[in-house]
Amino acid sequence: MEEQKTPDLTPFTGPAGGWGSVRSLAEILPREQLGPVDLAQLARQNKPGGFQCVSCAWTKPAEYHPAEFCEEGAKATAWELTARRTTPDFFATHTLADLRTWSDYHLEEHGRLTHPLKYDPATDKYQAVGWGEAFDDIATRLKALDPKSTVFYASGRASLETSYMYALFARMYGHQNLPDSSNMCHESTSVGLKKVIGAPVGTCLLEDFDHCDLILFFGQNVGTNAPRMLHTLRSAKKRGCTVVTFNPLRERGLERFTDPQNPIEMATLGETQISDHYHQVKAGGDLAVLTGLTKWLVEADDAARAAGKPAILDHDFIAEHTTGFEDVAQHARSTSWDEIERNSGLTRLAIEQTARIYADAKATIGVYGMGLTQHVLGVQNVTSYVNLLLLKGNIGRKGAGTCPVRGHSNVQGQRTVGITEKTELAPVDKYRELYHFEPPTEKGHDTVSTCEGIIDGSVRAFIGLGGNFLRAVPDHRVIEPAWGGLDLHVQVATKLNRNHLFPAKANGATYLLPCLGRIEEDLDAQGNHKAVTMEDSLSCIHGSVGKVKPASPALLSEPRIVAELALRVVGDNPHVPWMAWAGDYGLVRDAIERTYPEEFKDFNKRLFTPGGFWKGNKAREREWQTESGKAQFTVPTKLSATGFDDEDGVWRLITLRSNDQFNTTVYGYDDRFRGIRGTRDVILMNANDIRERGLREGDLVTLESTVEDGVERKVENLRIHAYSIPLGCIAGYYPELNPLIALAHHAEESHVPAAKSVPVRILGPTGHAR
Ligand SMILES: Nc1nc2c(c(=O)[nH]1)N[C@H]1C(S)=C(S)[C@@H](COP(=O)(O)OP(=O)(O)OC[C@H]3O[C@@H](n4cnc5c(=O)[nH]c(N)nc54)[C@H](O)[C@@H]3O)O[C@H]1N2
Ligand SMILES: Nc1nc2c(c(=O)[nH]1)N[C@H]1C(S)=C(S)[C@@H](COP(=O)(O)OP(=O)(O)OC[C@H]3O[C@@H](n4cnc5c(=O)[nH]c(N)nc54)[C@H](O)[C@@H]3O)O[C@H]1N2
Ligand SMILES: [Mo]
Repeated sequence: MEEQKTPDLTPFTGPAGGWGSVRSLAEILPREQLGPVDLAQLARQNKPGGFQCVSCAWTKPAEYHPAEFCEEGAKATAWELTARRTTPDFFATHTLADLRTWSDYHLEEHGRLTHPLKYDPATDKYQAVGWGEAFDDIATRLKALDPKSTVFYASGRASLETSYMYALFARMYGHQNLPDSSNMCHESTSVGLKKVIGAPVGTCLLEDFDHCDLILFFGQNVGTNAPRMLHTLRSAKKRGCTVVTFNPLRERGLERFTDPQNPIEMATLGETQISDHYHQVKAGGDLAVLTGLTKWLVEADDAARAAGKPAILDHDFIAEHTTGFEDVAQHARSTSWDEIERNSGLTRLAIEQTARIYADAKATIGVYGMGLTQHVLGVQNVTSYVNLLLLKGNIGRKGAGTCPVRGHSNVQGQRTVGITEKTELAPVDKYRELYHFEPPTEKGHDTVSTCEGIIDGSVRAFIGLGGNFLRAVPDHRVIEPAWGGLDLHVQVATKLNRNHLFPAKANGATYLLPCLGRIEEDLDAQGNHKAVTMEDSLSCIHGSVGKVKPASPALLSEPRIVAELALRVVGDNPHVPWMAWAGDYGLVRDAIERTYPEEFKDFNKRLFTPGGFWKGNKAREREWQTESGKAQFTVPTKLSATGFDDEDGVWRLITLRSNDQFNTTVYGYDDRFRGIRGTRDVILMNANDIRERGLREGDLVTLESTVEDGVERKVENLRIHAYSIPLGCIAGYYPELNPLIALAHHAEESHVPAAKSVPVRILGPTGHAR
């Protein structure tokens, strides 16, 4: 599907799911030219013994639907199984300079990579290379470099087995520069939750959604980014559970849903209303909302107790399990409603209404996503959300808890098995005990410091295990040119993307290594299908078996690629038999079990437990592995999470995903729920703001960063689209708008780029700032 000449911006009136979802699939599936065998794969998706969807990380239930996939999952499967191929012949006719003019959509749409490739600077083209030659050369170059000057990135999709091997390889080689897509995503969760409840992940299980009577939803767009969760929400709603949403944009998936798998709903155009109350908070205004909720609850509790009435807060829980309550209560009491209203963009009435609902609820789940984590004060968003839950003992209790909705299908799992730049999260003692080497303990590079290192030249080599790092990070115009200073650039990938088009320096080396996708068969020496595993958003671990013929006979599995490199760089030893591991992933699972005996007990036996096996979480049992040994209330330092001051003409830009993309993978140019067809170059803006600033719907404008550091950050030709969004906030698509985000604009502590409030100016058609 080409970008349309005349984009269509007509509001969408249907529900999430429903016939719109069936129609969208009917457009996309034939384009990938899938045969009946490939389509039959959809029936195996997310079931025990089948394969785990390569799209989002939402949990897979033990009692599954006949078709346990959603529109987005089906698109992701089709995208991987496509009949199209990007072969060495293709590269023989295209220079990288030429390919850099292609869109993200066209690069990936061309199809699966089929052969290992090496870049030839003389012709500016990739050429086929043998696997052995590629591994030997990469290993020789790595051995010549200081390990600390190299970075091993991972994008959140590779299995637990691959990830464990990759992290071990990095540390045996001598570094823990192991940034992960998590650094751009839920790192604010991992840092925030670890600090205040002692566990870096959410505390809920699927069964909690059967027992809660309130679900709060902050900054997560479930209809597009975790659609299978709509089934969970629909069941909760049918039971009478209340859902209250805080989101600047009106998101269709949070409003209403028609279950495409329910024939009656489909035939009668029936639908489930998801949110009972929908509050359009200003981008970055959640700290004010959370402080406001706390204020009402604390003051109502003060008053109730003074009048001899039952308390509103759970004082027994607070006394036994927490510290810091009085400071948070005092902060809330002394914050004025004026400040809260100004910073949240919501009325006192709206916040009080939610506080009352929360006060009356017996068990509350706090769901959230990128709307909280991708802010300068993203960690405080997370810890303030926990404050609210702690007030009523809503952690470690049936039907209650914190529920961050993760992104990539194994992003949480990669962190679990050692892909982390932080020593305190790495199994350092186990590495010593099991493998007899001294692991590095100096903090490694995260995403932001990797970019800084590439810019200042201290990072000399980049290995990417999946992903599209250069496109996912901020500040493209600064980092793209700096990339050419690397000595070594290696990418393990399934499809061509823009990051692959930026080679290392001329006397360095650049390799593109194609790997098997998760849905493809990976056979052992006896011809049996091998299984790999992933961890979902609710900490459940599932086996996954691919059964489709690989896109090309030349592809290698990810564990094999990691093993071949590790073998050549750090060598084999009796404790770490790389090639034996690559031949039998059961051995890697044994190694994972030895490293994490509690979480992965009987790993190989529990591989195909329906619904996955839960790896456990002490916070769920109210055992707090924090500094104080208690759950920690934390006073927020500000009421706005944006990290910049309001000023006339400075807009808060939200960068987010459409319904037709998976991160930098663009499936098409439509965003059905937001009424956008045929373009991604849009800015969503409040109709009153459009009018007041002398603009008109459909006008083409330029956005410009307000950061003054000598770098020009501009994106031109963006079409104005009137949308239900708060005054002063605008929204548009990632990754097209990433050139507007300064690298320094990232979260305190977690370093997640602050993609949900980017300070920008709007230059109208005449070039004047609005
Ligand atoms: N189909 C599909 N599925 C995906 C992905 C995909 O690209 N496509 N990506 C995967 C990945 S890696 C991730 S991390 C997840 C991301 O899933 P989400 O967490 O849903 O991420 P976004 O789409 O970036 O936007 C989140 C929501 O936050 C809202 N928001 C923005 N600013 C604020 C704010 O200040 N406060 C509040 N309360 N809300 C705000 C936005 O309006 C939007 O609805 O999805 C995963 N699943
Ligand atoms: N402005 C802005 N920037 C953002 C965000 C935002 O909301 N706003 N979101 C951030 C978030 S949450 C994330 S997670 C990052 C995402 O950043 P990344 O994870 O780096 O990017 P993806 O787009 O998911 O990577 C897509 C590529 O992965 C490769 N791939 C696909 N499947 C496989 C596989 O099985 N194996 C291997 N080896 N490769 C595979 C393909 O070649 C494909 O081109 O972006 C971040 N950047
Ligand atoms: Mo993500």
